[in-house]
Amino acid sequence: MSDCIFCKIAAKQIPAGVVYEDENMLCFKDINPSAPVHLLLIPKKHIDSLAHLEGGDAALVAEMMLKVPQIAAANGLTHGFKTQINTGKGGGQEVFHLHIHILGRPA
Ligand code: DGP
Repeated sequence: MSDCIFCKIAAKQIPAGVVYEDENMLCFKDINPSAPVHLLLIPKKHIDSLAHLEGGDAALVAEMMLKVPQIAAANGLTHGFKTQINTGKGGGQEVFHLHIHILGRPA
């Protein structure tokens, strides 16, 4: 999606504090952190929101969820963390590219 800010970050057209990247996903620091560690994990593939996932995305989503605790630990959140997925305008979603917030305070 050409006008999607997170697609532009995934394509390296806009800089971001990337903390993890592989073939299918990217994790970077939230520009407006609401915790000492506040990361956003996105699929590189554009998906509008959690409500727009299709059956074929199951493996991707599972891969992302498995990666969350690894990324959290690698960023100092070894004693726990919060995750949040805002979905739709009513759910507080502002950027319409699926993302998982990973939040916490390093141990
Ligand atoms: P949400 O409300 O769940 O859609 O949260 C979107 C988050 O994305 C919000 O916490 C701020 C963050 N954000 C928005 N634009 C940018 C950006 O250009 N760079 C980075 N790193 N984060 C952004």
